[in-house]
Amino acid sequence: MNIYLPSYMTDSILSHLQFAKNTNQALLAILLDPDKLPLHEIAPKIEIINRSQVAYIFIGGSLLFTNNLDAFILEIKKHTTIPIVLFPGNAMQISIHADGILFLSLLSGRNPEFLVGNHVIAAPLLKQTNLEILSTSYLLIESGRETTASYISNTKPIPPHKPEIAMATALAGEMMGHKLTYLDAGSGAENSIPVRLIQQVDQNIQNPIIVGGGIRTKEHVQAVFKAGATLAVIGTAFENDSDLLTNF
Ligand code: 1GP
Repeated sequence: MNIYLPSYMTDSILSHLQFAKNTNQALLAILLDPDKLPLHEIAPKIEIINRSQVAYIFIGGSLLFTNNLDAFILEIKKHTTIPIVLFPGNAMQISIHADGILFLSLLSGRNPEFLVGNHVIAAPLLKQTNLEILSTSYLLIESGRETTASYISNTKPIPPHKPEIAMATALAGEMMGHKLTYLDAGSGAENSIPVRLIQQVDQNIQNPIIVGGGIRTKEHVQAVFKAGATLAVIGTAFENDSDLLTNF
């Protein structure tokens, strides 16, 4: 697999993602959940990530039980220079030690707290940091069993057999000024995002597309890129099997 690993990391995260999109490069992110990875297990995991083609480390979860986000990120930074991007479940999940934050607006839902409420709470705090703010349309796609993201946000995901709804939603987000579009089946999804849905979104928007939820194999990652994604996110599969990345 030809996953693009930038030789530079001096540009902004957004310009790097846009460059990758414009030059048809495929990028991989690993999602680490502070609840699932104890601090003392970080070093060996990061060593594997360093040896692989991972461009970004995402940090977050829909519901965090551990209150150690800063310590978690600082420990990761001891072992790698790969940029760290917060993938927050709510306004409480902010750390000045990350490099950027997905400023997610949950457009697939109609819950004002996740469309704008958490953002109002977070904005003044973010203004005081050096985090790169990545305004992102966040679309949950229904994937079998109800996911934590859908339950906690109290929103209904988009039906996977309705790519036109995903397309219209992504288009609206782009028109509202979001710079990235994240299609997420939810962590540990039974069924991942259908290729046809990714294609339909990609054919109608310019934003780099991030796809995650239930991605478990190299073949799957390739299919996601072929459909038009710029960045694939793997969380659960790497948690369960670190060797997964050696196949990439
Ligand atoms: C979920 O996109 C992420 O928000 C990753 O999902 O844990 O299923 O890989 P997985």
